[in-house]
Amino acid sequence: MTTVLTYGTFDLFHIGHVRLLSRLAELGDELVVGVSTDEFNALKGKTSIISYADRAEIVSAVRHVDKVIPENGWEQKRQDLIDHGVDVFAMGSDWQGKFDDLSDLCEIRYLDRTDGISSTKLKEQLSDPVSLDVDRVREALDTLQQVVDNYRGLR
Ligand code: C2G
Repeated sequence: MTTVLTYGTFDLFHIGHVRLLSRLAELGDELVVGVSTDEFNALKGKTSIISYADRAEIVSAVRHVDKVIPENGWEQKRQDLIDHGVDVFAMGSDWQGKFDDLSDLCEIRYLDRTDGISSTKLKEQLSDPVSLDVDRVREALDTLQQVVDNYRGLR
């Protein structure tokens, strides 16, 4: 049995998280996810909107996930890899290379992030709804421009 391990805050759970967990699940038979506690987030300089308990429950409810453990600090990874018999440790590509020192214990993988979405971006959009409208207007104008270009191409 191949066990995969990853870590994350998973605040404001979004499509980038879902796609990562889905792809991680394809790497093995069991997916273990370390969810950052609120205290560890403070150490990371991150304040999550959703509490650890709720973030852990949300991640646990994802059908790709088999087990959720608390991530209390940077240093626990090596012991977690041993305790859970991990075969593949994988993170999103924004962590590229950061955990290669663990390669003596298991395979290390970095999977492409999903572009255009992040918990930070969501927080910014929620705190400034106008910016969300601006983004939508920009997308609509881009689509309109494509229609015009296609029309011109047909004439
Ligand atoms: N992610 C992604 N695509 C996005 C956003 C995030 O693939 N658009 C991935 C990240 O690369 C990470 C995971 O989803 O692997 C969780 O992201 P965060 O919740 O932002 O977690 P992070 O703050 O990166 O915590 O010890 C490691 C840390 O706990 C990782």
